[in-house]
Amino acid sequence: NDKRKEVDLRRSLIPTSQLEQSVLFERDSISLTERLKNSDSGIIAEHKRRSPSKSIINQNLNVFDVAQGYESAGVCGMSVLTDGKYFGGSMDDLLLARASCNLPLLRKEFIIHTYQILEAKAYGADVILLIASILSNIEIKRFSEFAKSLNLEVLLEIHNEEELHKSVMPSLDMIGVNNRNLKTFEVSLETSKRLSTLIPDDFIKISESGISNVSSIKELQPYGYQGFLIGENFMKTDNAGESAKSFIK
Ligand code: IGP
Repeated sequence: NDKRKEVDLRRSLIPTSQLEQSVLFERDSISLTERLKNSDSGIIAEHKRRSPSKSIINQNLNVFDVAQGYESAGVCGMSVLTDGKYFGGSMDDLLLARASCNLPLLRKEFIIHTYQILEAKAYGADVILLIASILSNIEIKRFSEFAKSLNLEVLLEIHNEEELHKSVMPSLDMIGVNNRNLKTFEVSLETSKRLSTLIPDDFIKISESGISNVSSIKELQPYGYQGFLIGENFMKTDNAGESAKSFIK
């Protein structure tokens, strides 16, 4: 509901027609799925200042350095939290990440309106996140098809069987299993293992959250996971890029 109010205010401030005039609207998007298919490590590294589960993770790193660090570490893509209320992120973080690296960028946001998808495009994202637990099947269809029309890739996030079954549709590119329960904040890699066999092979599988070492990645790869979304583990250090590097060969 707060997010609705926020989106309404954003829409009044910067109308759709103005977003469409962003030079970034013309830019060719960079495919995250292609990078993941051609990578051994499959790391998607996140910029995350704080979270509801851990409160402050790191307030000192700036998004320029983090983006450049992740890029030189050789990650496949970068996730940028734009939610302000819970994660201390902003649209500026996305724009600054775009200005400082050529990685595929994921807008990490609670998307509830097509305006946020246009905004993602205008601020330089290549991929959007759709969270099954907060959306209906109709919304997932509408939002994913709209994203595809803008040449954005779509990562759908699930946490259980029911969310998967209501969401599977051809307009998705990647399905991410969140190991963290967003209600209890409990984390278990078993969630990724359990759901892996149920995800159709047409989608790139991503395991999200709570990945703190390379052995977790090795453990999940046999289940068909090609992408690993890691935030806190990199961001809690003084040098997020170096931390990411230590995960790649
Ligand atoms: C990263 P972690 O445990 O490595 O910091 O997790 C990412 O998966 C997590 O930030 C996340 C998230 C989300 C944040 C997954 N799904 C949805 C906000 C909204």
